[in-house]
Amino acid sequence: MISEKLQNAINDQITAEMWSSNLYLSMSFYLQREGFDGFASWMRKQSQEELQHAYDLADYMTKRGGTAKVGKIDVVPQGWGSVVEVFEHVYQHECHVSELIDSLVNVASEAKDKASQDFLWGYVREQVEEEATAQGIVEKLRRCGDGAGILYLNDQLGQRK
Ligand code: OFO
Repeated sequence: MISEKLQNAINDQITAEMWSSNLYLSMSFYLQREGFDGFASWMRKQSQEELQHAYDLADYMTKRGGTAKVGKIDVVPQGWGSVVEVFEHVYQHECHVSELIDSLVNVASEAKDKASQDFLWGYVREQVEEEATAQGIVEKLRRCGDGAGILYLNDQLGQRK
């Protein structure tokens, strides 16, 4: 059984993952409007992945006898100034999510809940990938500037499965 405090913290994280999913969906719509179908498709997959993170947290909690809840999801930004600005925002947001996950691990270790710590380490590892991926895209976009390279990158990211 998961402690009440940890249940509340996991439920907050479920809400945060759903907010992330909406943020990336909003970015996908923006990229689509700007004519970058590849980036838009990549971002839509990112949005789906965040929703999956929320489902996985909820399933874990249910399995441990806790109560998963859907909280209030705040509104997300609707527009950005450029493609590079979008991906800089993704990178900053993922760094923020990493901090949230770290705090969640702290709550699990204060509760001496080994199973939850083990489960949450998966998220800690995932965040290393998420930050590196976003940072890598930002660097490539900065190198492209406004040249034709951005169209190539758009095509490349559009191939994400
Ligand atoms: Fe992009 O991260 Fe969820 O956890």
